[in-house]
Amino acid sequence: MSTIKNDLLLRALRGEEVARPPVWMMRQAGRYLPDFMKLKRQYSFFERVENPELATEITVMPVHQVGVDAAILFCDILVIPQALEVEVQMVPGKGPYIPKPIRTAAQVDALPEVDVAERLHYVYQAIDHTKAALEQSVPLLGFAGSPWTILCYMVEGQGSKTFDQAKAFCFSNPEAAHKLLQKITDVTIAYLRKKQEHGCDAIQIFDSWGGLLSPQDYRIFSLPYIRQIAAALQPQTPVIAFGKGCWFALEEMAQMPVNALGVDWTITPQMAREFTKYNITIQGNFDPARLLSPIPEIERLTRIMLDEFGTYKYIANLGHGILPNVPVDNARAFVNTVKEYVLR
Ligand code: 1CP
Repeated sequence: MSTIKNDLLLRALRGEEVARPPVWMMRQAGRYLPDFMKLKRQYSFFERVENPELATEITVMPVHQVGVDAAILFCDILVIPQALEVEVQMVPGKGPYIPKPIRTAAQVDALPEVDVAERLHYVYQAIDHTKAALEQSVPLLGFAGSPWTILCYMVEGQGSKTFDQAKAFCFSNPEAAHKLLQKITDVTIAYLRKKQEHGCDAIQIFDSWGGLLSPQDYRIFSLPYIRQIAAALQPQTPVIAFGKGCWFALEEMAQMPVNALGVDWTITPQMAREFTKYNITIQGNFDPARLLSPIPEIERLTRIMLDEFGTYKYIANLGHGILPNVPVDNARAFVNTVKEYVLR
């Protein structure tokens, strides 16, 4: 049993009754907090990620300043390509850039066998530091990108609205694509197992670009790999699978060995419950842009969301990452509305 003082998130993941739903916000550890902005001006992205003291400071910030019920380790999904010796740059104001993207079967075959724990040692140091700093107050979430989402960046070489080069690679060269997806899956499993060992209390898998696939292609290029990762982590650590735009796959995702499914704001709570047969914990789904509404409106809409999801098998969250221009008081209004919620 967990010795975490505020274990609402872990209880919701186990499907237990809770006094009120837990609340955290995707991408809460960066972006909008003024103290984070200060560190961002001082240190480059990878300096922040690779320095355990800085990563810890950023990770605990939203717990102390906004009062969320869980911490998520400050890091990025793109450390996995880096571990595979694929160079990733973070261009300020633009996002990730991969100078030599993977475009051929030969490049897939040339990816090295790596000891991920050794390559990404700083992540584990950051976990140890953060666990100590949190003093068992709230659970610490670890995370990874889904293999499909990681492939998107490795092949496209940068962010994209359509990731059409990544899709072209998969559809014209499926054998190489599956080799790459399996390689990413294997490395991700090793990476996350080590996170388990270092005490991450739950793991979220971000399938940020799953919604770009058709339902048929989702079944081929994304779902089986998320399933492998989830199965490898069970039963020790609860797993949340978040598929942005993946409402069409919810029914099948609910069959995976995961404890919760994250949903975005383009689906109603009732649809999410029906698609998953009222059987699994759902996390979401406040439109991040709605945090730019006036505070009374944020409070009203948050209460509607809670009324519709109910307090059982539910984790309050945004439907995607918090936006950088959200005033801290607005984020607090969202969190506090959940914390003060009583079933009417
Ligand atoms: O210098 C900076 O601060 C750059 C901005 C930034 C930050 C704060 C990037 C670049 N990554 C991060 C941290 C990060 N990334 C976290 C840690 C903690 C937190 O913010 O709470 C997490 C969980 C991620 C995950 C991540 N990175 C995802 C999945 C979640 C999502 O938003 O869909 C994705 C797709 C990325 C790639 C990435 N890294 C950074 C950016 C700007 C992007 C997105 C680029 C794009 O839109 O394609």
